[in-house]
Amino acid sequence: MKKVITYGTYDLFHEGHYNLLKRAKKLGDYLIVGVTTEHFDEARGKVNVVDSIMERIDNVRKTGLADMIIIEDHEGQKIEDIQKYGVDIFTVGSDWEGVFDYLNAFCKVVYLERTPNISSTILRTNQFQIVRVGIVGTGRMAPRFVSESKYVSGMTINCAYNPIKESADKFEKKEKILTYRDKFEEFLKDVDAVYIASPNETHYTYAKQSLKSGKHVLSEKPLAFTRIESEELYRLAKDQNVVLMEAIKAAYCPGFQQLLNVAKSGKIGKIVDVEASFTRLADPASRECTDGNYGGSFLEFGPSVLTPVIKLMGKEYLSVNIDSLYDDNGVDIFTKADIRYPEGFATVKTGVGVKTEGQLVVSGTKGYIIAQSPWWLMKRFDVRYENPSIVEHYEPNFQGDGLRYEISDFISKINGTNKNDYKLTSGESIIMSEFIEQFMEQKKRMRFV
Ligand code: C2G
Repeated sequence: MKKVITYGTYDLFHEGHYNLLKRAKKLGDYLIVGVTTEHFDEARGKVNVVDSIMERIDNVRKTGLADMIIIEDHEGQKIEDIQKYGVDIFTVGSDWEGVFDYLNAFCKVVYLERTPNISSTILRTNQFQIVRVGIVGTGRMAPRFVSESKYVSGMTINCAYNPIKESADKFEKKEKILTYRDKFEEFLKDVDAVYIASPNETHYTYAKQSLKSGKHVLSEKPLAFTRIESEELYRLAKDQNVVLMEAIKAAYCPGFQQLLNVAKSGKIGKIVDVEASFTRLADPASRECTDGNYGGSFLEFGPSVLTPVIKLMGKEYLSVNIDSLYDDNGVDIFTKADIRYPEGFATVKTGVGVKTEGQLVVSGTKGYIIAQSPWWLMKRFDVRYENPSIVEHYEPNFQGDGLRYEISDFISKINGTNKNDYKLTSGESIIMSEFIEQFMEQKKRMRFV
């Protein structure tokens, strides 16, 4: 008897899961299906799982395809199971191509083609749809979004869009995702939600068109270059009853939320000052280093460094002074902004041609919090006091490259399982655009000096 084993979360059971199990069954005579526990999913960074493990096991059972159902609850269990049950073939969808090659030492490994374009759940009441996401822009962020989305339950990437044929062709070939090269309206018909990762100056236009078409929008930062444009987009989203989020990954990472809570818990007393820096000596040929209009360090990193400032010091600032060092292209290779609050201060620094310590420091009347680079992923931070021997160390759970957390929030907001936008409210995002607007005005002044 040829034994086959496969594993999965099987959340919001859909035709992709069903097809996989059907073909897995055909690989042998006996199919074992491992269903992941919430604990294991959390440990491996699978997010936004909606169904309980009992529901997920029940949905697999209802297919009648599994001869045995086990639970998967720890790393390394696959090897144990293959040996314990005398398995001949391990199989899983092609989105895992290569990841499980190490199991070839124990049995045959078969990757089965993933089902594209799944759109609805089966074997359950359809209160949750599988959200069909379309990616606008096929540059550096798009492939990262594809790989991180694999860990977000409840969605599928249906297609992409890029009017630049060469980039579109390259992305479609590599990611095997249908890519539109024109007819943005056609692209929008094929999706429920849009992730905008196109050049900075196009975010507002794509967001507006998508919102008007009733699509949910997750847009890379900056969402807009002026307060008015930002307010217009959030009003449009409200009128259309769709989700609009600015993709500032720092705001959605689990550790960042924990840092905010620790800072506001009173541990460090009254928060008086926030200092955040983010610099990266980028490739001199990259857009951020060459585009004097929409490149530069503040447009690249400003929203990230401003997030802890706005979250901790609030939206009501008294004044802001933004100053930059420009190169011959008119690119701000280093920008510093000093912000004055009624009872406090903030300083942010960004750089693409200047390197400094990438850290976040939150200063209080009883102590301070310090997070070293890459603080925007918030994998660790310390709370320190006057007594240097007292250091409280935090290492929050973090998986992948950080995008899955904002994607998970986006999908759960669309599915209605996560109503509030406390992680980055529309008001905070609008203030972000106000700072961007003041930077662009300062830049105009500087360039005509
Ligand atoms: N799948 C598919 N087509 C889809 C979606 C999923 O073929 N459109 C496959 C996956 O490749 C996987 C199975 O269905 O083989 C279950 O998918 P998930 O529930 O998303 O589980 P996953 O997170 O892929 O975990 O140890 C668990 C394994 O790593 C698989």
